[in-house]
Amino acid sequence: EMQRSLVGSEMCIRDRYRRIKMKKVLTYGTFDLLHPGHIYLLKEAKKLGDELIVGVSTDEFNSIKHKTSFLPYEYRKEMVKSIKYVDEVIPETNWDQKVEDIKRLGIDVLVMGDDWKGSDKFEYLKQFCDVVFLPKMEGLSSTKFRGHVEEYVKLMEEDE
Ligand code: C2G
Repeated sequence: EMQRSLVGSEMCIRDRYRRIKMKKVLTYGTFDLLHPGHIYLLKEAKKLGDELIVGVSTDEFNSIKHKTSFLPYEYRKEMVKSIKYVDEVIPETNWDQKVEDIKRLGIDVLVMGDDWKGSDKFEYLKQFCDVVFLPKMEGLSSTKFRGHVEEYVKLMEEDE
């Protein structure tokens, strides 16, 4: 009798755990010179679960992405880590680590900005977890924003 009740209680604990399992969200990016568009994405991504993990592209991977960043990986990692919506930061070193990350970390949802929607680099991941492409924050165009940064840099130089 004892044996059966033990098995029963273990079953219901496992069932309860399954229901309350922390929902884990994952996203990737360079996150150079953080701006409101990045923060908006991370805030919306966190709303989709209980824990948000961010894969920050290393400097080496940035060159594979043909992307240069002002800030080196260590700074970008620390800055992303300091955002209240972010629970953990891992390095993103290649295009192909996502399936391994999803399995190792027990990811439920992968989130990216919708500039990645339809990309073959993400569609195939739908067999491993939910894949959500979030619309970019309204009103912040990166080119306009870049213009403001260039003006700001000029102002800084005039001060020197
Ligand atoms: N993003 C956004 N709005 C912007 C700029 C970026 O929502 N105005 C999103 C992007 O869609 C991406 C994330 O913020 O989901 C990070 O953007 P980047 O730092 O530009 O990263 P990216 O070069 O897109 O790298 O393996 C995936 C790559 O590492 C993604």
